[in-house]
Amino acid sequence: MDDSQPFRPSMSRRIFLRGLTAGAVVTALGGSTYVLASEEEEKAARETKRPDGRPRLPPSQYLLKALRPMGGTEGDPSPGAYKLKVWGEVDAPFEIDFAELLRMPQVEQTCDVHCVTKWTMLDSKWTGVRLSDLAARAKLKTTARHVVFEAVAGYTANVPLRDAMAPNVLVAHRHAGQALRVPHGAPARILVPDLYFWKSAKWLTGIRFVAADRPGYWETRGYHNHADPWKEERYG
Ligand SMILES: Nc1nc2c(c(=O)[nH]1)N[C@H]1C(S)=C(S)[C@@H](COP(=O)(O)O)O[C@H]1N2
Ligand SMILES: [Mo]
Repeated sequence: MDDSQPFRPSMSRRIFLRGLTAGAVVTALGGSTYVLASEEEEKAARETKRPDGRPRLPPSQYLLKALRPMGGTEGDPSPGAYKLKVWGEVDAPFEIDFAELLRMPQVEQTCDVHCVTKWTMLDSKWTGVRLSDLAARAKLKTTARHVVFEAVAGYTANVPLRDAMAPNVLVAHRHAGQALRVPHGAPARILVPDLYFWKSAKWLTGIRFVAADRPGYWETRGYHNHADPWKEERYG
């Protein structure tokens, strides 16, 4: 998951990161870069509580100032080619194109995201359509219990319906004031901010509601089925 290798906590890496000053640009394996927050910002995040009472910074996480592109097999980013299928345990399955996605009610939101490789970004800005609105449009059946997010090249991620229907779960097409960039999932990704970020499938092609759970790409490769950052649900 970290540069396509499963992440294992490494003390030397954490000490290396601690030794860098705020704003330091770190070049990762594979050449991508990321920007560290200051220790003061990190301490504040650890001590601040969210409205739900949980700390802003989940246990063992450190802060980055921007999303770190984590890779994955990219899809066609052109909005004109985009199709999103909503199907499974629904009475009215449908497929929409990008223009139709933009015609649905749009939500702008600021939220924190947490990667299992231990970086967190606070106050990331997104625009998109609530998954609960797409579920309502598809006439979700009462038998639906889980959602499987489907992306190009067979990437999938499963989320319990309860978590997936939260108002901050969006099919996001804008980030940080601009159209979603290719490394972050253009033209649209799912965003599930309160679970580890691997659940937020980029280059999203389908939303499948299911009665029986179907563990996804990482969930079948040793990662936790649920992925709550505050419970450190990292490995299965
Ligand atoms: N389609 C797809 N979506 C994906 C992945 C992937 O490999 N393929 N990686 C996941 C992981 S492990 C993380 S941490 C986030 C990273 O998102 P970012 O690259 O925008 O930071 O995307 C998630 N979504
Ligand atoms: Mo990740």
